[in-house]
Amino acid sequence: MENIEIADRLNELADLLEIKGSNPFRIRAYRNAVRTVGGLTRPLLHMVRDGEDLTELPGIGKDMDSHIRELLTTGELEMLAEVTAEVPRELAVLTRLDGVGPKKARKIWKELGVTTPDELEVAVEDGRVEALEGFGAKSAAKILRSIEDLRKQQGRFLRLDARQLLRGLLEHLDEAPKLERLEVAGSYRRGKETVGDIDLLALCDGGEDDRQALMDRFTGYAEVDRVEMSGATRGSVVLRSGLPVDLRILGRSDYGAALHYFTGSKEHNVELRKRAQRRGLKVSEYGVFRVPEGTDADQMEPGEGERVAGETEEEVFAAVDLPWIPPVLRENRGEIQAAEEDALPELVTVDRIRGDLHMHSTWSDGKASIAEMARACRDRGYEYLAITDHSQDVTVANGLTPERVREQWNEIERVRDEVDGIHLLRGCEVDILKDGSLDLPDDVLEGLDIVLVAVHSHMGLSREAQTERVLAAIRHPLVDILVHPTGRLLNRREPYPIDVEAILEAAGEHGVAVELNANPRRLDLHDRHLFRARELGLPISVATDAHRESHLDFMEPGLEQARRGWVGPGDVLNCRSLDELTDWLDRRS
Ligand code: DGT
Ligand code: CA
Ligand code: CA
Repeated sequence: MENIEIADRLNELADLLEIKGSNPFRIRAYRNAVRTVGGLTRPLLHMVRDGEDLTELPGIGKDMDSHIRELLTTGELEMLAEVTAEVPRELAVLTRLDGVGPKKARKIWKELGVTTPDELEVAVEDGRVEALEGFGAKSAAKILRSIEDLRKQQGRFLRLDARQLLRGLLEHLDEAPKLERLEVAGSYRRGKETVGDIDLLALCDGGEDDRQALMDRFTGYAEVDRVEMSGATRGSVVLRSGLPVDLRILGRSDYGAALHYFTGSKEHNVELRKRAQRRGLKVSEYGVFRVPEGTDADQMEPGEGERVAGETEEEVFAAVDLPWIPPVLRENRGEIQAAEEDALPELVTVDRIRGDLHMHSTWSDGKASIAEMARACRDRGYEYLAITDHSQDVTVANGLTPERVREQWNEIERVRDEVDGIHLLRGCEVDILKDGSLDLPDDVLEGLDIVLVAVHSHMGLSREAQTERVLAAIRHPLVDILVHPTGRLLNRREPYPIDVEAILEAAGEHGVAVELNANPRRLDLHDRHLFRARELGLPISVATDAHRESHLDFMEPGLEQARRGWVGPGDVLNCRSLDELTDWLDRRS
């Protein structure tokens, strides 16, 4: 069992205990354990195998230790079985809906007898939910939207989760004899933020027996829940987490062609195939073949015709007179033409990042002090960081009043003296209020080095009203960056309705930058919109929105998304030096 599954199971238990109304301290103990397990960089399975003492980890006491061991050895949790005898297990799914926490889930269950999203939908439509105390029409509407969102996401995995779930399988397969290469293709290789399934390609240069041994190893992996198919060169399984994984075993001569084909995207493949056709070639998963005179390419059998390429991807591209195209660009957004014109974009990499412009501290809902965040940024080699706690309207996050903003400046001043080698910017993540005005007065904003603005409330406004609201903030002359512009939470909340094109154009007109929020659960903006932002020449801030030091590592998943939007170092605001950034911040004076 992988760490993420252990964390999921413990989290589910915490949800159910909370719905049941258990002791808050006990619930908190589970949540702390979830956080610790989720943040571990090594598999718990290995730690236990190596005899490490788990109780030395923060948040892991004797009970959690024994839960973890039980999950690792049996795959089950006795305690979860006990709790689900009292509280229906499906209720934990309801807590994933926007606007339904454990307390509301309990109420829905106790008073309406509802336990599933389908039943809840009916109850909302009947008006029974809004009649409940503490709900109301708005919150019922929000629940309905969230149920729809949940349905849309079904079956897709966050890249971040897939990555963890795959790690053990890849290690397991790596030990197979005669395995020369093993790569993940598909949407995963293209860096997509969610993946439907995993497409593995193996180069096995042995005989039939070696291929069979590799396939057996694949289907025999301990985390396999069921084997959907298992042939000589192709196998398909579903892991216990629900993640489907395909394996294809290839030989040397067609490995590159298969890697290209199964990396996709489908749309990219179609374009490349057309290009090949114009050159009298046929590209398939088996290679690139010359189409004999007078033959219809579509009628050719696999492998028919003279093979001109197939061992490597470079060769496949070269056969159609193109340089190799990075997988993140293979979405048929003009990459083939750009490659032909030798105009593929330079893509941003983490070594070009000079600072992080969005993070929280203990002054609002962050878990680390300003000094701790500053040191952590310095350790990452940054030149600067911006402390951007929430403003007052976000009461759940202990947002700052004008007075507290000013007090915070004193502390920032102290930390500037205390922590050398990095520059701290005074920032704030200022809430955009319902009418488009900002949550702090101009005289406070004027004292800030950098002003971030964001929507955190009233996400159910009409598209027109939401767009107007954000446009008003963009027109404000003290605003620097619009952060997490669409509010999406992957697998949890769809973007709120908003005219992104109008927002980006206005940002360009008013000299406002847009953020790509690098939190792997947000990745907001979407790659399509990043592409557009770049086209419009907007500065893009790739920022982690860190709420603790370890979150600063979100920069890498953020940059993967940026690259999918063709974003290069020249487009990224925080690739600029401190001097250049300061000039930009002074752009209106
Ligand atoms: P996913 O799994 O939904 O996140 O997305 P992909 O892109 O990984 O799609 P998947 O797993 O269905 O197929 C992997 C790749 O195989 C896909 O990106 C392109 C290639 N492929 C699959 N089916 C077709 C097809 O019908 N035509 C072409 N040209 N390529 C295909
Ligand atoms: Ca796939
Ligand atoms: Ca697939």
